[in-house]
Amino acid sequence: MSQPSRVVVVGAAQLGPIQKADTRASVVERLISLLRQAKERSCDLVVFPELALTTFFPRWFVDDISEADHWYEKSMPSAETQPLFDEAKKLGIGFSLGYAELTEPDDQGVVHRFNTQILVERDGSVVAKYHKVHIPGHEHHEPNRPFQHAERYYFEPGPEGFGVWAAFGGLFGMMICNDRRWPESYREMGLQGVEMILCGYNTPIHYVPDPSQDILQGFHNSLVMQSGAYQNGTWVVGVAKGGVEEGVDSLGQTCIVAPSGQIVAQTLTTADELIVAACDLDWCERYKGTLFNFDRYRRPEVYTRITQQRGSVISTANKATLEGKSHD
Ligand code: CDT
Repeated sequence: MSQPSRVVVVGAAQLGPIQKADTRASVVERLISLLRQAKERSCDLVVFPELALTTFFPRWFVDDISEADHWYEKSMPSAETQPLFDEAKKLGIGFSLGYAELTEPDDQGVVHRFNTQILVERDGSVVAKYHKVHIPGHEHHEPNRPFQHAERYYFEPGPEGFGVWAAFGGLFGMMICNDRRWPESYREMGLQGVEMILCGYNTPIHYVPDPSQDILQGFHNSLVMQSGAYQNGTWVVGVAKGGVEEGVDSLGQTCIVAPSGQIVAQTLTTADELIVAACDLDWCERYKGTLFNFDRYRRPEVYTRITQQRGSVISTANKATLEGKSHD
């Protein structure tokens, strides 16, 4: 008896800028328009960017963080996002959405602020929620910057790490923006058999700490996702919020990457734009079962630094050699 097809038709729904004054309702209309285009192109799943409901608010600092509470979702769905859930269910399309989450107070009365992405099945059920692990930028106001990137003020790192969930006939994981630069993100999911990783991002072209990297933003974006896909035998769907948002230009280059590391679709603009690829999840096995047969070839016993150490540590012997001293 033949096996059912494991081809998932994925739409990567890039968004152009969302300005400060744009309402949630107007953004949800844009998301619904992309969903309808996706339906016309037979998509099973549509992936939206990081913080897809608002402007990228960590570019402004407020002394009292509660003044920023209006940028966060207190429930999902909410009255404003319910139309997206309703339309997706009506069309029979699943979706993945990034947003800022403000939790209910916990037992100690503490609220948590996360940079969150969810995965919703075709029947409208929320399959999984992921909290961004690698939070970039800075904790405090840095008035000399042309714009802030205060994600470390607005979000706490997700304590749960990287999960993988059975959905759409395969194994799905999520990561958010800066997570894609870290090989650990992919490998944590790779070790759970992931077959498709969904990643939304907001990447300013201008990198304030080292502007020599500005011209390389597109190169680094594809470099990390292509290598992460190949080294773990997985599809990767990277989706941008691009274009000039409140004066800050952000990278587009939304792309769908095959387990071979090849880009199979990429956006041409930095505006709202849907790209589609039919992704055969069985293609992952070509890599997972050969060069990257983890069970056969990995050597975790010699990788202990990866979990035991955070920063790099230069040995006393090497320091002495570099300083031209003997270490006897
Ligand atoms: N949103 C996000 O994670 N952006 C980062 C840029 C951080 S620069 C301070 C990224 O990795 O693209």
